[in-house]
Amino acid sequence: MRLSPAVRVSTYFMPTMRDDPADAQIVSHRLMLRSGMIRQESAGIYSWLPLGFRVLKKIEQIVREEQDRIGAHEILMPTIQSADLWRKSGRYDDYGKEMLRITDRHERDMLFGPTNEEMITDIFAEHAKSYKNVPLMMYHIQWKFRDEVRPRFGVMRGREFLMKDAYSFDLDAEAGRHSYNKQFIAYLRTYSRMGLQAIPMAADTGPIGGDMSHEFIILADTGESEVFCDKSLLEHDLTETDVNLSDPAAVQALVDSVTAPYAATDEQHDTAAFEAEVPEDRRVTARGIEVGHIFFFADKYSKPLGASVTTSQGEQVDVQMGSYGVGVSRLAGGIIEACHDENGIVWPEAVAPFKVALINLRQGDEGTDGVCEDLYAKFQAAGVEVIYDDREERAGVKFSDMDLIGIPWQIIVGPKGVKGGFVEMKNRKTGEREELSAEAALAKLAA
Ligand code: 5CA
Repeated sequence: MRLSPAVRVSTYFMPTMRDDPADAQIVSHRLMLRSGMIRQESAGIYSWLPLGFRVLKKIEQIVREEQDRIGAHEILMPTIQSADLWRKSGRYDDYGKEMLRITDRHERDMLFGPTNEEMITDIFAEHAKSYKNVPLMMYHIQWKFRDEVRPRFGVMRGREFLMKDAYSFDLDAEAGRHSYNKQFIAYLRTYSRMGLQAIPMAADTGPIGGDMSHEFIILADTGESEVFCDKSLLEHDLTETDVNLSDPAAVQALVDSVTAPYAATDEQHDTAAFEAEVPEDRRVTARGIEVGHIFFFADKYSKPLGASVTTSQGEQVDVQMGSYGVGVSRLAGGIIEACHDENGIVWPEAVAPFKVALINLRQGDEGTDGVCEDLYAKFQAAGVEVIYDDREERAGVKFSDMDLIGIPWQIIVGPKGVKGGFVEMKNRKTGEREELSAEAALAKLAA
């Protein structure tokens, strides 16, 4: 999806707030509201305003590219599902109050999907009949609804939230394991591209089911889960994921190397094993945010929903399945928890709403306006996403707004620089400033 490459703040909808909103308890929620990224519509349900929307789309695109890279195919299933499918799997009753149930005008039971195992299995069952149809992975990026008892922390625990959910179909458990491992590698790559160190941890399977599962956790004091791991995982370079994806042994070896050190969420934690395996000074007990969760559940859904294929020997077998979730909207908050300072958000470049903030310190001055307009056009021509603060506001307001919304690079144009032939370039993360010619700034940022 193509996002608008350049905007002027004077005509943009960016309702920033100077003060902290009273009801936001954690920093990401406060900063998302203050920077005008989101607006709460009702408990756990949000609108995504222009800045927030851009971030959401960037996160989504990284997730998409990494799914495509491992050969998963994108589809789109509806948000509203029929209760009948869920009766077949037995989850209609099991799901309880978290499921939002709806009756249509013909008195048919419908529901707002909290996840899609049943529907995708039904799609597969109707069309795939032979071993030639597997292995297969499909995914979609769609809004889910879970009527959480305690929606809180903004988009981190919403009721309506955006999820990427992928599903794998294989002939036997060994092939299923390979699909699971490929997703595992895609997850490592996905989070590291967003500037996050997400640690895979052994986890409970809850209402999804199955007996193999990992949660991907980023550490943050405000995280909802208590986690335990070997310190080496915090030092481990999780970006080293270069492996031949069609070599199951090599993929397994890479997954093994990441899962060998102790790492577990509280439901799976085993104090004795933790103490036996990890020396005292290497034991990390922390809080974390679950940004993804993957499951392997064999024939839990394929059996009741009739998703079977014929083997090359003519035998009928239920397919082996796994499902793989990424909390796309939760990540917007999770990344802020990991990337902020006292002045606001510090976006990693890969998910920043814009790469460059162009700040005109004297709007209406012929000199500064000229340099800014010229740079604004040239950034666009070079394909660099730019937000141009062309408001008639005090410099202080512009500085604090651009710091707050966290654009990685600021180009500051004032009358002094125009006279001397330079602009100022500021790195939002390090605070480093440099004076250079407008051409040099353009060359650096277009690189
Ligand atoms: N069907 C499986 C995987 S496709 C599934 O639903 N897994 S899940 O329940 O673990 O959800 C996947 C991810 O969605 C979680 O790791 C989390 O990052 C995100 N998520 C779950 N519930 C919420 C919520 N209430 N608000 C925001 N994100 C959520």
